[in-house]
Amino acid sequence: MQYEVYMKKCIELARLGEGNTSPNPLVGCVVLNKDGEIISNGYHKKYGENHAERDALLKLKNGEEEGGTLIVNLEPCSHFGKTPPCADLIIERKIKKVIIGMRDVNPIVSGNGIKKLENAGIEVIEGVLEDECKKLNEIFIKNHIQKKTFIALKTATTLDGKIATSSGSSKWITSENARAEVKKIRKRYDAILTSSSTVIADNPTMEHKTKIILDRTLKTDFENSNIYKNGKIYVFYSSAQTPPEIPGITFIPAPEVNNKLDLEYIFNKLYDLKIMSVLVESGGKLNGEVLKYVDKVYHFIAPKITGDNASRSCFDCRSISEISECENFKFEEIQIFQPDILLTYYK
Ligand code: AOF
Ligand code: ZN
Repeated sequence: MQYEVYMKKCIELARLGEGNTSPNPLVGCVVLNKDGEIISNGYHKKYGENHAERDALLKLKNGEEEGGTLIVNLEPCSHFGKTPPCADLIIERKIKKVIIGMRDVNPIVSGNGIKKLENAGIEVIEGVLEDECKKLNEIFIKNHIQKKTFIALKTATTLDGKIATSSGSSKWITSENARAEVKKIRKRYDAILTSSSTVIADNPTMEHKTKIILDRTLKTDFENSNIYKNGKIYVFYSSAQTPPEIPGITFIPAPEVNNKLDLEYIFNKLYDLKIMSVLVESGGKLNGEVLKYVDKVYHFIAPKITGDNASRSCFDCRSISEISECENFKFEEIQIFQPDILLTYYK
């Protein structure tokens, strides 16, 4: 119980690294002296840089951590990677107790960090706010357990689930407030992914370091569309086509299934490209197809109703006759971005 507030602090610190640590996890750390007072904290800032524990401990120069407690949301590592093992530094600094949110899922560490600490006589308490810690590192966990890219999807709809009128009018369904939040959400993911239809209909810029466009027949304007103007670009196209040569764009052929690009192939390819997480931001057709693979949905809803059956739906890829055929999700959270809401749900 007493450690939960410190673990919450670790999670908060860890989040400061969002967008910069991939493929590594988000990790935060708090250090208490032997009287239980906070004397340091730290977090993993960037891939390749110091781990959270090292960041926190290296700030202490006078040995005031001796006999103290270290709290960290992920098991301290036991391996020589980009940096030496955190467990060794914890032992060296004579910490007495280590509180851990979750075991590391990385097989080179998993359990070995804890063993190392315990063998050195350190008391280890595991599983503090474990669910929250697992949620924090849901991308890292999926990457290691399933060897797959984490797939999130963002959509913004009216109350009746529409993303545009029948004529394609869609600007703007949600408020500036909600759209500012979208920019923050994008940062959590290694890449964003959209379709040629969205590029052609909306000509979005979609500020991001890595952008993936599915363009089966290579019909987008590669010279002039805003999306191609910055960032690292991957375009997936049907292997039946021949792509142009355009500096700055990597064209990747993919097989087709029923005249559509094979999404399973593409998502596996993303993992090979070391894209550990992706945010899909597209129209109803691609969104509908992605439903089968999606892990998490960010669904913004504006208090508007089109009332028009011909308006475009946010998930639109099939017809079913029975409710039992629906895809099922679990609600996670509702946040308010006045006048809109953000509903987050998981597969
Ligand atoms: C982090 N930050 O704060 C902790 C990590 O070879 P490296 O240095 O990149 O090590 C990456 C692994 O270290 C990572 O997969 C995870 O198992 C472990 N812990 N990693 O990036 C941290 N504590
Ligand atoms: Zn480490």
